[in-house]
Amino acid sequence: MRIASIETIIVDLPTRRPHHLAMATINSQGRVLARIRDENGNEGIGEAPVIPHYGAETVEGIKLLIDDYLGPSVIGQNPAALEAILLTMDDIVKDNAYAKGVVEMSCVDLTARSFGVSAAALFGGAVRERIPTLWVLGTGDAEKDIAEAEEKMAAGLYKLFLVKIGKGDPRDDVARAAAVKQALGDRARVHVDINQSWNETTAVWSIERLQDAGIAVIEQPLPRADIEGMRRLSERFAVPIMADEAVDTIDSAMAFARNRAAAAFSLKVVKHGGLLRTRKVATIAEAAGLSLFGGTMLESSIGTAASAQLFSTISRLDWGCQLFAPELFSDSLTVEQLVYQDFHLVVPSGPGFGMTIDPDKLAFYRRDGGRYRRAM
Ligand code: MUC
Ligand code: MG
Repeated sequence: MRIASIETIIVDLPTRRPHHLAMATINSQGRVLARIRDENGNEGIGEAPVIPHYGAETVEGIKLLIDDYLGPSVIGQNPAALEAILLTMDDIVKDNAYAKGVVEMSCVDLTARSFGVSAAALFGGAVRERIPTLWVLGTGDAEKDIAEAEEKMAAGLYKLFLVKIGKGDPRDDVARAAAVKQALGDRARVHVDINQSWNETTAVWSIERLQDAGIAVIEQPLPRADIEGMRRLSERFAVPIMADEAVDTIDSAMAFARNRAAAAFSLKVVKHGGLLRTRKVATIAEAAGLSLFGGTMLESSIGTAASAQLFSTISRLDWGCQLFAPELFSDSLTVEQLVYQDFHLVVPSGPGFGMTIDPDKLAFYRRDGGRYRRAM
């Protein structure tokens, strides 16, 4: 089994409503799909979505890097040799985890399909068949957030929520998150994600109040480089402080674990550079006694299925996952659809990630030549 070709395609998907994060409002989101084929014509797919201003990579940059550098370097290699493929790509360029991650992801899908097993089987096998799933409230308005949460609970789909804050006045942000928690009460668990927007003084003032209001998790309150600040917040507050942007490589995971600078990590497959490296970050957290959350970069059903397969193998997924994005988008790129029921995402059973591209949807949403014009 040898890699014969890699194709990359930029695809935009519209959201059902504007999704407000501290660093961007998303009406339409871009992603790079990678399609890898072996010499027998077997195929594997991967996805690297990009949340604007979250990280350093762009869909255009990822595509160019794979087309001109990473792709040619792995042609002829065995797609099952994941570590070797990652090391080959590391020799070409440093960092660029999303670009490497989507290549590795497509190798995982191809390999698992060739063996006739689920992707989870390549990472030790699933310890759960379904994952409690969290919905991200990003309307930017307390009343709308509460109405959306009530609708999701009444439908039996979600009772874990995360309020996106950090963009506005911290007093308004704290009031909005507290209003959501107060309205939902003990029927729901509520996290907040600040996406690095506060300094330590603002964080101390705000977390005191968020903790009193019953918020369960405080995600990435400080800039990613402020490991000392994150350590002081973790020591000071009982409410768990979760690292997201700050923990990407195994080195950053080790630094956070060693310094006890977070109580929990948010895992994201492309952030860590693929499934194998995500598994390594999870292992560091497990060994350090930290809890884990299955994060999202707002993947479509392709990357969400890949993430669910990996997260299904991780025993300490104490905070469940936030693999809600296929329901945020108003359309899907795959023939198969993910199943959300009874407050859980059902882990697809494969083979590979268990997803195949719908050619008509791909033709419509691809940026080069498709008919969909993305909303900015
Ligand atoms: C993040 O920082 O966790 C996750 C959900 C969402 O809406 O945005 C992402 C980014
Ligand atoms: Mg986050």
